[in-house]
Amino acid sequence: MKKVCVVGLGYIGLPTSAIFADAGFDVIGVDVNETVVETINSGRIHIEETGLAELVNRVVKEGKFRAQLAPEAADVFIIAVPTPIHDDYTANIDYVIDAAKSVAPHLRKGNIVIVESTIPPRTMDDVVVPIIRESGLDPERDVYLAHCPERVLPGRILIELIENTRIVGGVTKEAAKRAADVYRAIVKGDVIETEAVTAEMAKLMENTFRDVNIALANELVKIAKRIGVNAHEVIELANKHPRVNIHLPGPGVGGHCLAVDPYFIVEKAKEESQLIQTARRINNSMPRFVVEQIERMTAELASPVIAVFGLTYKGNTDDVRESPAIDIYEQLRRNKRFDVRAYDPHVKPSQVPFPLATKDEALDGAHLVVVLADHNEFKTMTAEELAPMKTKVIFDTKNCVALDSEDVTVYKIGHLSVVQAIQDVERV
Ligand code: SAJ
Repeated sequence: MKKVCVVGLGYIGLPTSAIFADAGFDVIGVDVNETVVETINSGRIHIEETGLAELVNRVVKEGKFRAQLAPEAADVFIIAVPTPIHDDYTANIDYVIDAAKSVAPHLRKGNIVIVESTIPPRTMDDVVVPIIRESGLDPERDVYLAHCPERVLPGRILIELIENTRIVGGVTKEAAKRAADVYRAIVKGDVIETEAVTAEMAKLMENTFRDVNIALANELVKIAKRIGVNAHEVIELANKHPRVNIHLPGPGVGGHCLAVDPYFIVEKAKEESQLIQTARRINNSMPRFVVEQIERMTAELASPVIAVFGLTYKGNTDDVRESPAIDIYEQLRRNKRFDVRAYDPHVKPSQVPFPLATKDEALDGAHLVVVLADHNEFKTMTAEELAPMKTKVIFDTKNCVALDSEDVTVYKIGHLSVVQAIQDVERV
């Protein structure tokens, strides 16, 4: 039985550990956070992900998976730590460097070391290889180094980890083959072998493709407002063409991937990445654009009361990283005219640096609900639920609210040319 040591027990490392454990591997999970280690060893989890709590609980109870603070000897090491971004938009690969250094002393000949973290092109060759060389082993002969980017969608991680095609970029051909064989034990999709730099770049281009395409949809929202057309309908109809797939507009692009990864390319090829940089600018402009629309809708109210619904970067998760909703909430709070309340059924108070309201507290006397995340709870919102509001108006920035009632006005982000300023009413 092979032993796998996974460094980093977050959104990727934890489900990956659990799946390897479930497939019969002996898995050690490593995290620098003591609370995370304790939580996992007691059979619980610290993140929200469909099906993960049950799986982790089972493999921990069965003794196939345990967490600890430092790595130990294993056959395979998988590094799945975050790669955040510095203030100057260059990649912060410190956690990857620390993780590689922490496994280096435990390496033996024949070991496989895989980096799953998203990294700028050439990081395997230029950064990870020298770290392993310093440990005294030959990184091209004694051990097998590979980059195998994770490509799973939060909310579907356990399914996609098994079903998606994996790209395995080896520092050598043999490394690609050996690392690919590790994934073949758990993956039903194809496992494709390539060079490390190609795998690094392919991963970044996947997320960049999506970011650029969303920027196009967001630009269309602004054009539609000017021209007087419904962008959602335009997208729906254009996408009937067999080779067109315009993405969905929204309040901006969040999360730790799409809003970050394109900069890893820009960092290495600034002159050449003009379209990528423009797309980032357009997506980053959306929170301000949303706030401007709210100002327009509430221009005739003396003291607008605004209920912000949804703080996560996307629906049905608890993840608030890089969330445009948080940015929008904070921009609204800075405007002294507004009384702003935040409500999110998936977010705990400890996750955000401001108070959270319950649904009824948020709606009490509100003039406007701004939907910023497509949680299921919001898709199925009813007119009765909105009873505590003063004026029943919704600004749906995710085009997800199905509510169709004479008592409620729903403005969609794709159809802003129809917006009329909200008129105050006496409360009865
Ligand atoms: N978004 C839009 N319009 C869309 C799609 C998404 O505005 O049409 C927004 C979302 O609301 C969110 C952001 O983009 O704020 C990102 O959401 P997402 O669902 O597109 O992706 P992530 O960040 O959760 O996961 C992405 C995925 N990449 C691709 O689909 C190419 C996932 O497969 C990757 O594994 C993940 O990045 C990652 O870790 O890199």
